[in-house]
Amino acid sequence: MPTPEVRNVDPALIARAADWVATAERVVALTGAGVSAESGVPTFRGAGGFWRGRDLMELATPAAFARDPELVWSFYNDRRAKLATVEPNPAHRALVEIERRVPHFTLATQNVDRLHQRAGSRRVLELHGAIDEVRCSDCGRTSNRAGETLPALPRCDACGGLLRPGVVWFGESLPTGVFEQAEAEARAADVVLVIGTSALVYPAASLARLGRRVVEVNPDATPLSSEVTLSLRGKAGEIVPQLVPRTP
Ligand code: BJW
Ligand code: ZN
Repeated sequence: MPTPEVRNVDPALIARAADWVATAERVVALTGAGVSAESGVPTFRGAGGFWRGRDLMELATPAAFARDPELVWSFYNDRRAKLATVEPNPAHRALVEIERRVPHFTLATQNVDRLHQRAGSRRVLELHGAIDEVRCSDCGRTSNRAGETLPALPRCDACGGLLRPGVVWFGESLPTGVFEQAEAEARAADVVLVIGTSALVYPAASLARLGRRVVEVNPDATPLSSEVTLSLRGKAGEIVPQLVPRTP
């Protein structure tokens, strides 16, 4: 077992991780809400994890939607409006650069905000769907409603059924094949970068235990911190740009 290195951001540790990325054939990045925190997007757990006094985790559930779809849509419509005002940050942009420089790179994100794609990332696996997408609760038809202001209770054009956000709630399956693809990539990876996730939500968190070397980037300790090859305690926007290989 490798010895985990848990301490503050020592430049020598960052350099070591950067060297692993620079010499890797295959890299996977698993990202979570923390990668978008410096763009101004709230994380799910911790101090920012509330909307109008409600715990975000109680709103992002099928039970909450069944009980009060208007409340849940109001939560998602607020987040959609907020996302229209934010921009990708240096961590998102650094991941685009890593993708350009590593022979085989895959980004598996738990985020629904599409900030990776807006930054320019190309090979993105969305484990928990996307807030731009909607799906009919009755006929299952999906559509992209990016940038639109939706009504309080949006309805399906085809059948009049209630639309729901195209995201994955607790107890729901991940989009067909997406997790399996991420798992195969992580298994084959020389380096798995785990950035800005509390690593509490499965099956996404299981990806962080695959790969030859695992490097965590997070200002706080997580259940993973004592297991990974290297735990870099710092903000994604500060650390990830330092992991970009310098070669063209
Ligand atoms: C920074 C930073 C900075 C701050 N820089 N970092 C065991 C095995 C498998 C499954 C389970 C299991 N036990 C239970 C389950 C089921 C469940 C689960 O995992 N529960 C656990 C809570 C115990 N999983 C599921 O239900 C999943 N589906 C599933 O398993 O299907 C099979 C199945 C079907 C039927 C029955 C049973 C099983 C689905 C999970 C869906 C998660 N959905 C959400 C909402 C998405 C929609 C939306 O956005 O509204 O996804 S929940 C929420 O958590 C969201 C996130 O993607 C996800 C992960 O959160 P994330 O990204 O880690 O955010 P935070 O806030 O937790 O952490 C942020 C981190 O950033 C912190 O660590 C900070 O320190 C850090 N940070 N600033 C870097 N500047
Ligand atoms: Zn429909």
